[in-house]
Amino acid sequence: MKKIVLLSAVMVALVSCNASRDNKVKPADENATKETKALLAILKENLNRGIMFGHQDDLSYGRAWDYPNGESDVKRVCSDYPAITGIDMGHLELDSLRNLDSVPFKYEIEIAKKVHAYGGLITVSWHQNNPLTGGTAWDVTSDKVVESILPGGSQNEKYKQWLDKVAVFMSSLTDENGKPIPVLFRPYHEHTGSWFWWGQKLCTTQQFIDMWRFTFDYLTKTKNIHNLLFAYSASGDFKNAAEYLERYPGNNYVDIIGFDYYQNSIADKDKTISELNTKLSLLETIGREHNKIPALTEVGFESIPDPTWWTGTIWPAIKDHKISWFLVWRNAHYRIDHFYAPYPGQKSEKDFIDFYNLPGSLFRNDLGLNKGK
Ligand code: BMA
Repeated sequence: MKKIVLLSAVMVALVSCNASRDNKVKPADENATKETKALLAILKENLNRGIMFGHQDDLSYGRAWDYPNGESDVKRVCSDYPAITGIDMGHLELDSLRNLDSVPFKYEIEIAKKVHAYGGLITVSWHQNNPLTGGTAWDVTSDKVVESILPGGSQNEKYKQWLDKVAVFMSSLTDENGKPIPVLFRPYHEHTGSWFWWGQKLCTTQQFIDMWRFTFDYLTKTKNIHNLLFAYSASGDFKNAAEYLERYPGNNYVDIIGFDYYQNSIADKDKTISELNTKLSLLETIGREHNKIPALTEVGFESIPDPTWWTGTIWPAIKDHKISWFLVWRNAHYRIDHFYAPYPGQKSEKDFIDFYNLPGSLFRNDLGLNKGK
């Protein structure tokens, strides 16, 4: 168990009540469920309490293990779960039984339910295949893909069927009373880079915005999915607010604003701290102006070769900013060096525990939402 519990269940209930009265924290989806509205209010409230730690595929697999129920590399190290767990829907569109990283979808649904039951939050990304070429999300051989999925485009019907599957998936994430679990949905991420088919050089600004709005409207209005908060998540290469906002679909379509940023070498430590500080300041300003919640939607240093990365790099880079969370990427089961959270024996393990013990780093036990302790 950790330090002080910052947000008690009673406070959460109060925050939820206030949420319905506070115009400033309404979800973009005006028919969002009560729980989804409450989650947005909690995210806002938590900006004054600390920064939540998130980990992609935390319960799906980790260092030398696959899918055992409740296992987590993060928990193995600090005896607590991340505040946020990420899952990915890539290959759901293909009717595959497993996602692109070979996690069975059946298990992803169980994970989301389990995370919710223990008081954590869920974020969902989607590395969906290229609907025009049939290649992967990284197939950037055509700049006609986004155009093709818009209404009137050759792949629009097919893409609507893909979104139908997303709707089924999202509505299958339910709590013990059958109510939909609120989800932080992060589609079309890193769109300011050009490595995914929805990226900067692969479509026009208007096409990107139309695709986002089409997706939002189709899921919320046609399919009546109301448990989503929408996260607009650029890549970390933007230099100013104008660049960041160039493809922003508008305040009525977004709840969370974020970006993804990775450190690639130990020599980049100072650069990482300074660039993240600068970009997060920009993000906070944009968040205030648009009344959106800022978050560092992906960050990390593959293999964590720096033994003090947690307290020496990432914390100094983020601690002075009012951001909701930061999420490190997955501890891949089939790629030995592809991990971003520590595991027992990993060289940053001790430093991660120091980071865990900082009052401002929020894990599951700090949220006060957990029923399963
Ligand atoms: C990437 C890598 C890939 C993975 C993808 C989706 O950054 O981790 O191996 O397939 O994310 O999770």
